[in-house]
Amino acid sequence: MTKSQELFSRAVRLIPGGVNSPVRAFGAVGGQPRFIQKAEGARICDVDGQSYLDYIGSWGPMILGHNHPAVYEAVVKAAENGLSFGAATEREVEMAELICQMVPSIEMVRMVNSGTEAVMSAVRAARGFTGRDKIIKFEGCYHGHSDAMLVKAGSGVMTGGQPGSAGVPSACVQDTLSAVYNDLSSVDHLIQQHQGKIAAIIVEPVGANMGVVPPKEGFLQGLRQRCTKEGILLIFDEVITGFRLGPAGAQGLFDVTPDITTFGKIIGAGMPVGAYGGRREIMECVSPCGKVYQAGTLSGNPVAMAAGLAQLRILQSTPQIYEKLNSLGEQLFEGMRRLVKQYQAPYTVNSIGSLGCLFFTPSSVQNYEDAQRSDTAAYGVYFRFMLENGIYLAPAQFEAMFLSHAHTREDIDFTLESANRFFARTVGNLGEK
Ligand code: KE4
Repeated sequence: MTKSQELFSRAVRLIPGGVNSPVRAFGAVGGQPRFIQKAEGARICDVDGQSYLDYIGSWGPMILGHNHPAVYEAVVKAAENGLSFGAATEREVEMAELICQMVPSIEMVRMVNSGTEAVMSAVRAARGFTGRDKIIKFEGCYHGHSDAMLVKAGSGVMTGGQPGSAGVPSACVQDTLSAVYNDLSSVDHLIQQHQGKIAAIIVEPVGANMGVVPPKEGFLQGLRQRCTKEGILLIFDEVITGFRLGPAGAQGLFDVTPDITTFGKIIGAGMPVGAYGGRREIMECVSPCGKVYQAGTLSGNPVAMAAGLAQLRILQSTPQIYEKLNSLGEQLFEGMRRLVKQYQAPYTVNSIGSLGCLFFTPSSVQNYEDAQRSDTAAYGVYFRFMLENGIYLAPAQFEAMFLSHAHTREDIDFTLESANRFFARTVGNLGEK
C-alpha cells in the first residue's frame, strides 16, 4: 500500500469523499488521489516521493510557479509580526491600491477569503445597488458554491453530472436565470421575459469550468451593450482569468469594462483570498458605508495579503512574464492540435494564453452542451496515462490546464511527447479498427 493510499483510507472515514474539495478525489478519472507533500516551480511531489509536472498549479494561483522565493519570503516576514489581528492593516491598503492600479475598472475593492465569497458578495451588491432580484448566469460557468450560483454550474457540479446541488431550496434559485454561453439571443430572450427585474449578468469572460471555452467574437461586447441599455450590472467573474490573461485580466485583453469584477486564486498566491470591486457608486453600497452587509473574520489577512502583494507586484512590474506564458501556451496547445490532426483523433483543443484543455469530442466546443458531448471515460484513460508518465493534469474533463512562468519549453516538449505516445497507443489503434 502506498502512503497516498494509506492516507486516503484514513481520510475517507473522516472527510466527505476523503477530500476537502470534490474534484481532488479523482472520482471522475478513477484511481487513487495523490497526497502531495511539497511543490517547487512547475513540479509537485507526492508523499511517496513521486514527482509530477504540474498543470493544475493549485487551480490557478501558482502563476509564478510553486514556492516562488519572493512569495515565500513575504509570507515568512509577515508571519513574524503575527498571523491575524481582526483590525485594519497597511497591507490591505496596499493591496487595494495595487488592484485599482492594475485593473482600471476597479475604483473600490473589498477583500474576502475565497472566490465563492467574492461572487456571493458581488451578487448581493448588485441586487442592493439596483434594487432588482434576478441574476443571469451561463450554463457551464462556475462561480463557486453559494446557493444562487448552483444552477447548471460547471466544474465539479458538471463533473458530477447533476444540474445543481441537493440542499438548495428552490426559493434560493428562483431568481437565477440560465443563458447559453456564446449565445446573445438566449440573453435577449431572458431580458425580454424579465424586463426591468434583472440586477446583473455574471459571466466567466473565458469559460474555464466546462473545460476552456473562450468567448466568441462580440459576445462580451454584446453583454456590455445590453447591460448598459437595460441598467443591468455586468459582473466579470475573473477568479481564474484575473491577472492570468494579462495584468488587467480578461477585461484588459478583450477591452470590455464590467461594472463589478470578482477575483481569487492569483491575488492570494496560494493563500485563501478573494476580492470583489468595481465602480465606486456600486461599492459604496457595501457596509459599513452602505446597506449591503458583508463581513469576514479573516478578510484582508496580513499574511495572505503579503503573499498576494508579492505575486501581483512581480506580475505588474514584469510584462515579459505574460509573453512567456502565452508563448508556452502556444507551444503546448498548438502542439496538441498538431497531434489531433496527425492522428485524426476525435478530440478538440480549446485554449487562450496559458489556459487550455483537450476535449474528448471531435466537434467544436463553444458552450455547455457541446462540452457535454465529451467522452469523460476516455478522458479518464488519458489522465491516468499521463499521471503514470509523471504529468499531473486536472482530474476531470470539465476543468482547465494552467501553465505557470516556471514551466519550460522542455517541459512542454516532454508533455507533447507523452501525449504523442498516448495518441499512438489509443487513437493509432482506432485507426486500425
Ligand atoms: P473558490 O471558492 O473555490 O476559491 O472559487 C470559486 C470560483 C469562482 N469562480 C470561478 C470562475 C472559479 O473557477 C472558481 C473555482 N474554481 C475551481 C476550479 N474549477 C476550484 C477548484 C475546486 O473547486 O477545488
